[in-house]
Amino acid sequence: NAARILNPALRSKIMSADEAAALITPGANVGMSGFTGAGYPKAVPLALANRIDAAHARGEPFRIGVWTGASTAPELDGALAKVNGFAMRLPYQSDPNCRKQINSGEMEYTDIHLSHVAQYAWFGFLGHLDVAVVEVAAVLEDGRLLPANSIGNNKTWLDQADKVILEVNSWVNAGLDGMHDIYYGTRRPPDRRPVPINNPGDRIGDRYYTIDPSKIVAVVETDSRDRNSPFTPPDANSKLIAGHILDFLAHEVRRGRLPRNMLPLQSGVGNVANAVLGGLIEGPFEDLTAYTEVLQDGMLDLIKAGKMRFASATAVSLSPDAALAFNNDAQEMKKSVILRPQEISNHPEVIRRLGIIAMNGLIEADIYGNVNSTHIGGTAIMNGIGGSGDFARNAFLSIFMTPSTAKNGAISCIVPMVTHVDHTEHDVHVVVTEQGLADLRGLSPKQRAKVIIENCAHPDYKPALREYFTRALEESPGRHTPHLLDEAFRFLPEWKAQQASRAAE
Ligand code: 0RQ
Repeated sequence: NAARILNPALRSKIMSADEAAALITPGANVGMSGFTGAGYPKAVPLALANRIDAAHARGEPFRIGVWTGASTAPELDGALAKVNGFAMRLPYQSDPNCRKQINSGEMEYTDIHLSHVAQYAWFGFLGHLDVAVVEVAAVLEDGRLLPANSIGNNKTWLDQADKVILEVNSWVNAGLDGMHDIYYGTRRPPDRRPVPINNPGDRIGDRYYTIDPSKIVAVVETDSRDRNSPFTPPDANSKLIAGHILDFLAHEVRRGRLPRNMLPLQSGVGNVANAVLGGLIEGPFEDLTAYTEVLQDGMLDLIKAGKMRFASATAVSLSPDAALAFNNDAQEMKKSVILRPQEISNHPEVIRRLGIIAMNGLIEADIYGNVNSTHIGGTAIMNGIGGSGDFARNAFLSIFMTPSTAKNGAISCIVPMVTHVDHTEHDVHVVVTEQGLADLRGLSPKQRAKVIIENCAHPDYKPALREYFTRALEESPGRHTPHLLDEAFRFLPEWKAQQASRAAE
């Protein structure tokens, strides 16, 4: 493993994860690597969680602020949440223990557009970064660092932190050298210049992270695989949703609004997204590209099938089998994959220029096309906005997809008014469920309500939604976006429960 650490000065800093974790003090802000189950530190966060647990057992306060790329893994978010070690965390998370801590009010969670995180750190909006804990694949002789399977905000954490702890993971195939593109051209306004990406495959940066070696206080050796979660095979609803989207895209090509090989694709994580990508393998489109945030199984399959020429992302987010295959094939994969910092993979300027087709999931959409991606019942967080806002706001086509109902049909995902807005009616072009697709482009709110109810709502909820809309048209004080304000949330179990408890008081 020492073969991975070629710089002699850094080799002298090799120590155990416990020793490295002891360098992190209570109250510190810690920037960690990690993006959707790839490239997160595997050993130091666990050692830190043990240290925090022991401190709490002695009655000593010990909590830290954690900044990451996006969601990580049980060894990081799960372990720190279990010992109540987070004072605050940002940005996207999807860990059940972490979610519990946030929703019980025990920790602070700051949900930020993923493209904004690095620049907020540079602007000084987030406070001071004390420590970075970053996984890399190797340390070169001159001290530069070979990135691992995700980039996320690592460049910014390495630049900004006072102290840096490296984890060098020898599980990562060093053959991925050349896959990364670390852009060092970002500046703060007023000195900004255009980000010179004109095609998804354009390289504009370096292969390695450059860092002042004197900041590195510890090097920890690991040899463990990324823990990615398995995907279940696409269910019937996912396949129906995928079918509606593929028909729509083919229609757009026929109408001349999209080129024959479409435009670069962005697709969120999850089974529906994978089903859409699976559908593209069977479909008529060739020579596809992706400019996206995470590379998931479906995209790898498209590349292997020769249907996708190139994919740009900030991380891989693969099922366990696909992650192993990707690691084994790293030499081959780097011909068609680039990993970039998330401020570039999700850059609004580049997304607008390339004309991305964005496809993301939602929790609820309202009849006027506002989308809630993050909250259950208006008050509890699910995951976070992730990159969905970066892409939706700036995409050529912004598509949101969901089954029409949740919890075995008990909840309609199409509601009169969303309880929380992540994507406003202005950023949503298409809503699609297994029932059908609503093309909202150019429509007024009342026109949108009709197509969303008729095309997307589940038959069990359609009559109630029609009734709401019809009555709103007559009784609403304003007739631009007609609402019955005292009834707008009546579809929600949480609303019904609150009414019942008020009545009982
Ligand atoms: O919960 O498994 O406990 O039943 O929400 O829902 O249908 O499995 O869908 O996995 O695609 O997630 C929006 C959360 C959808 C995701 C969201 C419950 C449902 C289930 C998940 P259970 P599904 P998905 C770039 C893009 C924001 C970030 C983003 C997300 C669980 O897509 O986090 O887009 N998006 N990033 O039962 C109550 C409703 C519900 C509901 C669903 N109306 N009421 N519960 N659920 N609808 C990639 C990144 O940023 C990394």
